[in-house]
Amino acid sequence: MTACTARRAPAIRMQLIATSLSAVLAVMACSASHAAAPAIAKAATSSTARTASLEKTAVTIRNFAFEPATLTVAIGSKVVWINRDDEPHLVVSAGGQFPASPALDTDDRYATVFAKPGTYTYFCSIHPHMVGTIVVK
Ligand SMILES: [Cu+2]
Repeated sequence: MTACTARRAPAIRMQLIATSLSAVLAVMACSASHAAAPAIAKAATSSTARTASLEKTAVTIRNFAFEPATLTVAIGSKVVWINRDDEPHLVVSAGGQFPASPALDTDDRYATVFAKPGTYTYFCSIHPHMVGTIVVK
């Protein structure tokens, strides 16, 4: 991962913290594979407000519907869909704005990171009446 390697430089790390949450999250992701960045993970989790907002990034698929139908998340959030139905479902971006999930069986999960602000509508390609929206800001 060349991007991760580049962010290991201390000067760049500090700049990333100051610039955006998405950058911090990227560094946190890197820290999982590069044990050399523990300070970054500690800095990011020191904000309880941030931690709380990041926890509300799950969409449950139940009774042929996405819950919540509209989910608002911070830039850089990872959204996780969990299928609690007995039927398979997919998560497909209406405008191809993020990668489509594979077919999700019962209790399967799919996650993607939203790095840019915007409104992302999606649907289930098996049951097109199932629609949802992710608002990133
Ligand atoms: Cu479906």
